[in-house]
Amino acid sequence: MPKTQFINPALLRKPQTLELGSIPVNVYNKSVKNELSRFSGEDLLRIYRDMLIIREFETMLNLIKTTGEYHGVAYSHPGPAHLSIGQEAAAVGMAYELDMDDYIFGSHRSHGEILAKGLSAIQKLDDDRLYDVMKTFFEGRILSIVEMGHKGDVKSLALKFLTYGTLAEIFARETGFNKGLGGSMHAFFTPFGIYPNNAIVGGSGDIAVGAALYKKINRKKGIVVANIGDASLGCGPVWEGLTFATMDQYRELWEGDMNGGLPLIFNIMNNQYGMGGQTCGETMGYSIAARVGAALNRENMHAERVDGYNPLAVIDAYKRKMKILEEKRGPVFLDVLTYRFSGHSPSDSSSYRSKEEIEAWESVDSIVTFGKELIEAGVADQASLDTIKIQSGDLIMDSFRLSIDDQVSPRMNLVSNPGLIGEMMFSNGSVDAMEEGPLDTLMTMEENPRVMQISKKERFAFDEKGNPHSAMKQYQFRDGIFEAVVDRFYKDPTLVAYGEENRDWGGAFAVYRGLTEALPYHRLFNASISEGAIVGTAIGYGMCGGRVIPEIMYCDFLGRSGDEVFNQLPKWQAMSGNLIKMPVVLRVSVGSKYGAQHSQDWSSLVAHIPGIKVVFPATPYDAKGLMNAALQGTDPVIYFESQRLYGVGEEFHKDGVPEGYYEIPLGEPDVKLEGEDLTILTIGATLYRARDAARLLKEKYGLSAEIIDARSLVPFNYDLVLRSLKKTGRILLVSDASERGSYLKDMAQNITELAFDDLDAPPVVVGSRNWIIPAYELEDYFFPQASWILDAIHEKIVPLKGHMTSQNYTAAEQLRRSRMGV
Ligand SMILES: Cc1ncc(C[n+]2csc(CCOP(=O)(O)OP(=O)(O)O)c2C)c(N)n1
Ligand SMILES: [Mg+2]
Repeated sequence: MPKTQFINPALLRKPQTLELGSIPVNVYNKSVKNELSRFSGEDLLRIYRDMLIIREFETMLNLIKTTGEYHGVAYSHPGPAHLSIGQEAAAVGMAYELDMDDYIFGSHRSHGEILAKGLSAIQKLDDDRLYDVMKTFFEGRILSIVEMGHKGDVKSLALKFLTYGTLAEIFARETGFNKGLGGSMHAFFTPFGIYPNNAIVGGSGDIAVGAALYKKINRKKGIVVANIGDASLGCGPVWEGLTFATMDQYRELWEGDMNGGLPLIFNIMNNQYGMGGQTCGETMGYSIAARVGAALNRENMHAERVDGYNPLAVIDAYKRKMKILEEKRGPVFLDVLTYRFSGHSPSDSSSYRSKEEIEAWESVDSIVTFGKELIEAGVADQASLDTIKIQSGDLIMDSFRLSIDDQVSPRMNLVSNPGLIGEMMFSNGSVDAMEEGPLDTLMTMEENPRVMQISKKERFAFDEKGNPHSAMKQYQFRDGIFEAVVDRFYKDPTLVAYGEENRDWGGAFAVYRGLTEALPYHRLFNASISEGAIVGTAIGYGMCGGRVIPEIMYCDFLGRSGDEVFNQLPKWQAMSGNLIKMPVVLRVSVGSKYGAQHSQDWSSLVAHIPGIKVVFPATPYDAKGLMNAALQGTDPVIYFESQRLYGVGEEFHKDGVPEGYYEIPLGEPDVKLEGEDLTILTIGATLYRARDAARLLKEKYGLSAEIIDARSLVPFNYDLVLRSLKKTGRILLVSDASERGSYLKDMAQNITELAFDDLDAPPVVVGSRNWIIPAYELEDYFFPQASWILDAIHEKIVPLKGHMTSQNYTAAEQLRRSRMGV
């Protein structure tokens, strides 16, 4: 059903003053003594202990980085260590109320948060479950290490498990939480609800929103916390994450139990600095970060600044804010005031701040202050606090010794197994549904008007006489995508799709027409115009266990989701040590007609990035089969669709597009036309121009071309191409991507190496010009045309008798263009 929200000019044009309401700042004013009825002595001492463990952990790393040793034990750690010495109360306060079902995401400076959340989880899990987590994680490998010679109960064993697993990860050991593939800035441990930390500043800003979306849509327990820095508020992904998280539709349009805000807290670890830049007074204008909440929604996102130098103030805030989330009135924006004594990294000489400033904060050190309050309140005496300090030191020393022992904690052996990381890039799963459960749909698939309409269509483009069916009657490329998508919506309850104009509009190119009627809002919705967040939230949704189809309306807009596509989507499966999967199928429509910023084919750009599968179907049969395969898999796939092709019928697969389910394996090219004299390898919509060229070659020059449609870019199986070359000995490759540095060039290079003995001429690439894309009327001078294919063959492969070229494919011109950079 289309939405019916009336936009009333009479109301909108009425003069009024917008009241933004007040935002509390540091309102908590209690001490340990005042809170004895709320916390047991044991709890308070644990808060103290947890802060100390973090302090000691970070101090150890600081000493290693700056002096090369810790308590006389030498070690060199060349990798990063962004420490949070000074920020312990903020981390422990954040994690105290959370349990395993609550997920935290973090930044480059998140060791403290990992430990705080892990310590909180250890406290909350009973011994059996806790032991079970340790026993099942990586087949008990970490447990077997920390169990060696351990005396003590399960909880104390778990402390060692947590500190060792984190440290071994930081030191790139195979026995770390992510097999050493994450490291300091990315380490995480999902069984305790610790989700990926992110070396890209603000990277968690939209990914965490996707995790909250996953929790909400899949009716999972728990909340999500995005721990991000004060300076990250200047980053696009954070802003887009905030706007995506506060869309009105969750409360205005989502129905039934889905109605209500996201279970999400943006937790700003506000240490006043982004490296050396001061956020208040220099690089930002908010003065108090909590102010940002006021821009996002009517409730100011329940924004508040809390004193993160007092763990109890943060815990108090979490208790109150978690209630708001429970009432589905989220998300929440928390500005947690804190300060790092340590530099941005250990090499930082702190030239951007004064000694007095650091000393002023050290004089109110949260651990010292809290310790004093514990004594004043009669919870502890100095001796018992000293004992906790010694125990924390011993814990860190034990874990340190174990994690630097090359026998106990080896690195991944890339000598004996050079392909190990390669094997971890993709999960290559094949699953109907990411999880079983009730399917939220509004009608059966058979009742769907679009499904009914398609069922009457001709599934092959031509009638028995070879005449084309009318456009109305013909099963189109867009129908192929639709059939695969709708089928999956009825198979996988976790599947959601969103992007710009995905719902009432029917998708910008009518691929989703008919889905709005079939699906409730929470499974198909319009996203904010936030390409970064569209992809970023999908990453968060996918890594939590849901399948998702985000959409980018024009390929050119991929640039807006650059970080998400370059740094996040492709990397998390391997960086997690294969702990997480990424079942995200990103639909990207490749334009034409709309000029330089709406017509670019960037398939080459993404094919370059390790960790993403890339497909580019050109026929309805392939569109459906490849979408089915992409949606059956567990890997990130970028699925390109050419806007030139949405209306085409199936012209190649003689039996037409099957009504039932079938998959076309990713990576397998397809012979679209058999021939003897020359192979033409096409990507995407150039298939049709290659076919025109093949006709001309036959008619005018008596040459028979074999056309192979690549269908996939990554992975790609060369067998078919190499077989074809045994026959033809010549190959031309063509795609709409700009030629320089294109994927075709890569393929041509591979073919040269792999088929050198079979080649009569070098492989020739025909791509688009290295220009801006001109207006529609001039496009034929930019994108490869059938005549260009003939020109290139004539000039570089085999002379075509009497051929008059329209384009200059001579070596001299190639050299001239290269010199010009065009
Ligand atoms: C996208 C990106 N830009 C720049 C950097 C380099 N960098 C690392 S940390 C940092 C400052 C981040 O400040 P903030 O978000 O406040 O976190 P903090 O370091 O204070 O914990 C910068 C600029 C980066 N890692 N990622
Ligand atoms: Mg900061």
